[in-house]
Amino acid sequence: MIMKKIDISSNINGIKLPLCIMNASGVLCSTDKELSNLLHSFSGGVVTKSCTYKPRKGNVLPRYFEWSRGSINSMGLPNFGINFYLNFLERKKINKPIFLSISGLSAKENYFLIQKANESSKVTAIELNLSCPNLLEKEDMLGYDFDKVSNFIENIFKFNNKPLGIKLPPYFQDAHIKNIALILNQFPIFFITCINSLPNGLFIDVNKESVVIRPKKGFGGIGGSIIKPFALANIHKFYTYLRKDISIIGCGGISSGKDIFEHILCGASAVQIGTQFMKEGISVFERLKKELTLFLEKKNYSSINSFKGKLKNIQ
Ligand code: RRO
Repeated sequence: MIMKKIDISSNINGIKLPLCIMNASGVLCSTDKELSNLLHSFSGGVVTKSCTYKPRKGNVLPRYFEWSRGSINSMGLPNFGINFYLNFLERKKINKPIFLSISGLSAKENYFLIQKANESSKVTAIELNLSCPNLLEKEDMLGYDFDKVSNFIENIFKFNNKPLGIKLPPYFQDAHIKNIALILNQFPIFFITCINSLPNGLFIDVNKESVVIRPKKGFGGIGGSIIKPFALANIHKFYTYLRKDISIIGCGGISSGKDIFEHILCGASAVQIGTQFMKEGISVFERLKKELTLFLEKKNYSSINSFKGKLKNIQ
């Protein structure tokens, strides 16, 4: 039997990923060792932990917990500061696209971080995180502030020359997705990543009758397989409302090749793995690559473009 070659590479608006699967920002992408592991892994790209200007310790421990169907975190943006990530990249031989995730605590800080990222030839693209659910210092994330976000992005494109994408929170109303898409469509954005964790979830240990993480009285961002329906819904709605040249990177609830197929069917051009990467470690990328290839082989698809965004309705 002659096996057809199955192409699971991806093209994010000209950014070529050898494989459409990479890590989600935040998971095992903070330290020199973790980032080196990712550079040497099967992942199609490397996303760095969201960074600020100054290093941050983040929230008190325990701040991450996982169970069979999900995870809860309130990390609080622990990171070594942008210079650490830029210096790391400067020292390394880069063999795949690098997405520098930034998450400044103010608009001004974000402008500064974007300017710094523009000065590095090792940064392929910026993933601007407008959706960290766990900050103690400010209440609302920019991704939910429809009034501020337009002006903020307009200012960025006055000076930014790097490919730039935006990491979005989950939305739960059609009108909200339409609103944000209308704003994003006005700018030369390369991609969106959706979704970040579902904010303000609560997981309970019934034996102890207690929450499972210490910060914010146990409230935190929910990830893992239980959030997949929300990720799929956001991806599919954005796929219908966004300009067709803005790619979607799907994130949320992927633990199998079939899950990746579902994200792409909804309109994702590539995917990121968060909770499952945390659970399984670096070998997750090779396993998912194999599973996706096998799944497409059974479906008789030879590339992701042949089914991307083609989710059917019931007539
Ligand atoms: O560090 C965190 O608490 C965190 C971030 Br910045 C984010 O974007 N999403 C998340 O679930 N946790």
